Amino acid sequence: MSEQNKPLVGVIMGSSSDWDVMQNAVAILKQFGVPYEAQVISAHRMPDEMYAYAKSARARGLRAIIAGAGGAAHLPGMVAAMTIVPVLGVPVPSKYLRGEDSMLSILQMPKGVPVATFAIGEAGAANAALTAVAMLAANDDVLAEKLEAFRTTQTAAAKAMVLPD
Ligand code: RP5
Repeated sequence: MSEQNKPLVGVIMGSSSDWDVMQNAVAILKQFGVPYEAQVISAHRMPDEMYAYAKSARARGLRAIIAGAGGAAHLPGMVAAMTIVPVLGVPVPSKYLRGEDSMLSILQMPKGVPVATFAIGEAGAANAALTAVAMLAANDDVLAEKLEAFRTTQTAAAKAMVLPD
């Protein structure tokens, strides 16, 4: 893999059932041309792999990790515990508590090991990716221009909105 294509953002999720939500993060990274990797890493079903992923993340060049999980969503917090790469947590909707369990599990990190926590579901996944883009844009003028253009387009679309009579 060339330096240019080395993943800068890791997208991980506890199950393939999280993909419906987490694909919204990947779509944004693709749109901005940010090199990424995406895979299933389950905290409770693949603890050894989770450990290896978190421990190697920084040396492999990752600058942000977007971690989505549902239920007792310990994946983002456990990964954050093992790396200084910023972790952006996405609460995935759960069957019985609609993702409020996921949100609180990810959000309520004790002081000292932060997980930046986003909205439950698709908006959270997309916004986590937009935040990763903004973080990378701090040192990348081309990416910064793309982000400005994204916002300009979004504003124009909102201004053009019309309501029914
Ligand atoms: C979590 O359990 C996953 O992140 C997923 O949201 C949830 C359910 O997983 P599956 O039973 O669908 O594999 O670990």
